[in-house]
Amino acid sequence: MCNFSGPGLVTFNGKSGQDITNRLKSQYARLPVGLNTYLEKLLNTVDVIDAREKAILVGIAYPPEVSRVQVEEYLEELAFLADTAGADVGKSMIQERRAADPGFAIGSGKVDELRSMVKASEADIVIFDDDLTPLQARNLERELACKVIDRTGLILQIFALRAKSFRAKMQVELAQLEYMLPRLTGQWTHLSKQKGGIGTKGPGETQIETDRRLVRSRIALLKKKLRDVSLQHDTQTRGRVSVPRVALVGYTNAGKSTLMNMLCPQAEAFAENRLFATLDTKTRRLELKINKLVLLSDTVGFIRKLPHTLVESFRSTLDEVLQADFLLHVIDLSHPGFEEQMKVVGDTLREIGVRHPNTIEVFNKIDALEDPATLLDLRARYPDAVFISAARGINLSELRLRIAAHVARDYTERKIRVHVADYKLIGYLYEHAEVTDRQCIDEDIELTFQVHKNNLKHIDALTGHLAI
Ligand SMILES: Nc1nc2c(ncn2[C@@H]2O[C@H](COP(=O)(O)OP(=O)(O)OP(=O)(O)O)[C@@H](O)[C@H]2O)c(=O)[nH]1
Ligand SMILES: [Mg+2]
Repeated sequence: MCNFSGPGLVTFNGKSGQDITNRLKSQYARLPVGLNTYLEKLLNTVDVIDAREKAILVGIAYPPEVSRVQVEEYLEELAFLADTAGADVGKSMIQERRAADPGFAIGSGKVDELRSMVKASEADIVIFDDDLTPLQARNLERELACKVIDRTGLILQIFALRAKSFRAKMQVELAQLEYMLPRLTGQWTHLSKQKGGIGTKGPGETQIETDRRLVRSRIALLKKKLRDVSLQHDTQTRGRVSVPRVALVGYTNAGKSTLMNMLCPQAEAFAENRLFATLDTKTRRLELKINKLVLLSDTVGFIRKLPHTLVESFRSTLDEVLQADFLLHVIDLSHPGFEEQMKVVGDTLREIGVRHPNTIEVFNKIDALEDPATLLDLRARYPDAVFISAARGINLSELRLRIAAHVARDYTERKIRVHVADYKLIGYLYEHAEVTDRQCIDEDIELTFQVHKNNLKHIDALTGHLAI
């Protein structure tokens, strides 16, 4: 949630943002205890990875569209995700196929091979890079006698581990419940299921129906509460329209939070070599020069196949991106798949409704490049991009200049002649515009100033009759 608090803080229906948060928190706490505990239990059975469980990874290549080499790269990312979730990644397996097997995703020979691998390495969990249907997951769990989880389930779990704020926790729970709902067909309702419980009898239809009803009503409640939180967020941010907004976007682990901390040292954004270190938007003032400041927001990172349920439930957090005047797209150029990552970011932006992003591409981690020729080549290929190292503070002044130049595009110059006694208006202009020249003529003052496009209408209404 945004931490900006300043003179723009306004109230809604006579209540401050904090009042609304407290009310929501107490409402949330007032849910029937039994229902809370039951749903918590239900959520915890969504194949949670326990501390340092041994995992085997499985990827499927569909040549020529998806090559084995590509899948090897995907499995590297999956290993990073699994490690972030707390698993110890051991072996991995890739099968090349023409289409996924409807019953098991992979072929029966590979299922046998996987079963031997699980036994030999005493693995606790098998993680598929591709999404599994509930039927495939159930069949595989039965055949392999261990937990089976897919990429979406894994990402949801990481989000659940990472969520700190009230809002992020609700957003993640909503995504988890929506993911779980279609899977409440036996596999996901096995609350008493033990590890490797082959042939465990599933609950009866009545139990499944009860679960579905509970989950649906909880989903409705969470959606309503998230709408309330968005409203509260809007009341907090409504006073900020006069300041240009910039949002940091990019693939997870690209270095967005590190850059935020370097540009706005007071930000104290959490940055770590882990996927999805950031789940909450954080907004800070970035002073470019006197009277010209922007609000910089750090946002949740994107990833290949970001579960749709997550995109949906994080929509209000991602509003910061939609409302930004322009975006800083941070790219980790030391990653071998950075160009595919750039494409994923572009696709995800489109998915959340950003159509023609006004973007500065910021290639980060130049310090991690071993061959200087690579940098020269990249500069030639991306002539409009800025190349920096956020961690080492390299080229940040160039980036600041580029941000300032981008912001300047949104300013318009105005000149007025105002009576010296109208100190209220003069003071207002000094506060809300950038005064670049001031000349005293008799009892009047001639002021030249720059106005941001967000303020232009209002300032023109105030000063239009004084224009010269
Ligand atoms: N070598 C190098 N590492 C960097 C640089 N900038 C960031 N990192 C490292 O990259 C990792 C990820 O940094 P974060 O700032 O957390 O990345 P993020 O984009 O905010 O990631 P999410 O919040 O997970 O989306 C951390 O280990 C940083 O120290 C850089 O310029 N050079
Ligand atoms: Mg971050």
